[in-house]
Amino acid sequence: MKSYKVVVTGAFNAGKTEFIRTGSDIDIVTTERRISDSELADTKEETTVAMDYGQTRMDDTVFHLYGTPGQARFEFMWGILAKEMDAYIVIVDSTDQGSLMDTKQIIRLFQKQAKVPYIIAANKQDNASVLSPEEIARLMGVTDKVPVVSCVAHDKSAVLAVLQQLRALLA
Ligand SMILES: Nc1nc2c(ncn2[C@@H]2O[C@H](COP(=O)(O)OP(=O)(O)O)[C@@H](O)[C@H]2O)c(=O)[nH]1
Ligand SMILES: [Mg+2]
Repeated sequence: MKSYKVVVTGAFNAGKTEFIRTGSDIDIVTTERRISDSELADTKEETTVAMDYGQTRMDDTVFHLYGTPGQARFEFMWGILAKEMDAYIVIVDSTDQGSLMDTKQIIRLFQKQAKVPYIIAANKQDNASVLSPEEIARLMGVTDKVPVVSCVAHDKSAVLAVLQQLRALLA
């Protein structure tokens, strides 16, 4: 059995917790709390403050999924979660072009943590007006080596397809 530690990161509200909840075979461990920041609280009610954890088994592979908090003031958790990771998934809210610069910054910070493969999930593709994976790759200046794949975080088959792509990078 192969076992991989995978960090699921991305900007605030991108769908990280939802991705782990859908993909996990077990009840996930979350640390969601009510949002204190009044501006962000307009977007959603609860946010991850320390980590989310779930696990997904795929044939002979087990993914241990660790979700990061999205708000910058919980950034101290990122280095802790990134320790000994094998790969990471960057979740992007494809309906929110404004979040792309935050996402680029997050990728930069993660690249400093470890030289491991990563994949970008263009999430919320079920929305009517979204940026396509190709547009996201272009707007963020992603190199061809990094896959940008379509995702809907509440759709199990879509989440598993992202994990499958990641597994191909790890093989
Ligand atoms: N329509 C749609 N909504 C999504 C999707 N993924 C997440 N959401 C919603 O986006 C919001 C933020 O999701 P959450 O997982 O809490 O984001 P996090 O801050 O990255 O952990 C929630 O209201 C989710 O229900 C998706 O693929 N499609
Ligand atoms: Mg979260």
